[in-house]
Amino acid sequence: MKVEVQLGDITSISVDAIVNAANPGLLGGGGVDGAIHRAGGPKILEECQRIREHRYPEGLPRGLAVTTTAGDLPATWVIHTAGPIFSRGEDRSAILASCYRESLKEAGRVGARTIAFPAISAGVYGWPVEDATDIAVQAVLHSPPDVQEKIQKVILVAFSPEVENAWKQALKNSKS
Ligand code: AR6
Repeated sequence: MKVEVQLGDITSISVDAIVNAANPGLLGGGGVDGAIHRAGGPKILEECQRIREHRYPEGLPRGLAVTTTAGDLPATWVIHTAGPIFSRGEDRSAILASCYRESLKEAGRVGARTIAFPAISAGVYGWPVEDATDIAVQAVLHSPPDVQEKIQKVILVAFSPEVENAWKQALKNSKS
């Protein structure tokens, strides 16, 4: 499993699956979630609505992941995960790590071999970016062997140079 950093908009990346930093409601929002629904068109929302009706009437628990079509996007699938809202009083990093683990598991389950992640929880949800990217890289690099065999490439997407540096530093930290 190769891990790379790429600066840009996740909606224009040609990979099998892109991950959406969604919320438990699964019906869209701001940030990367808004961008994915805008660019991917109504088919994504329709599937999210069905998932809410049939599988998660109370909403997707934070730290879990579900897969839909990617609609009009270059990717084949969108894997939606709901990250934790950052809290200074409570350590929610296990939930953030779980978002990456569960998304990779979903990717393996549907047969995706390449996957792109945004920095989950590091935007609207307020997680300090260096910490969010460190947790993410640890979770990705420590994914179980069966997942590492199935997934060829993980792209860590940065929407700004600040996040790009944080991803690169997190990868360096993981090697020291
Ligand atoms: N491509 C790649 N990364 C992006 C893009 C994009 N098009 N747009 C934003 N980012 P956020 P969260 C980066 O806020 O913190 C939504 O309302 C962004 O710069 O999208 O998990 C949901 O519905 C940041 O680095 O997600 C939820 O309610 C990272 O993606 C809530 O926000 C994550 O920022 C989730 O908040």
